[in-house]
Amino acid sequence: MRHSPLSCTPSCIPLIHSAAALHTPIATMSDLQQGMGLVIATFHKYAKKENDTAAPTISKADMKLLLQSELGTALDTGNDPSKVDQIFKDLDANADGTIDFLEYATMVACICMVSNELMQ
Ligand SMILES: [Ca+2]
Repeated sequence: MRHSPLSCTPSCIPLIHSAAALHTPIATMSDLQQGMGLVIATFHKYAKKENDTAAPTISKADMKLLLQSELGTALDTGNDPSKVDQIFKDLDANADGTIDFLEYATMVACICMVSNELMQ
């Protein structure tokens, strides 16, 4: 069982026609495709692999850097280390000390949901 409420349901998988669709030139992508590509690229900008077979994850130090560099104006941490620590603890759903893609995607989805509410 996954450790997050987010999952890729079988009904959404056919929407991705092929792996080639993920490598579409950015100029021909829709706004949503470009946004998803940026979300994925941002994860990999900060993620590292423990070894060749491990999935990339973001360390606590790199997650702090991501939060400050990529979301500094959106998150009101006020450079308070305890707030960043609490965010990391909340994101690390499986408590392994790193942020995997699912945990990162959950954060992005939650921020989108809150932003949507604020924009109403
Ligand atoms: Ca984790």
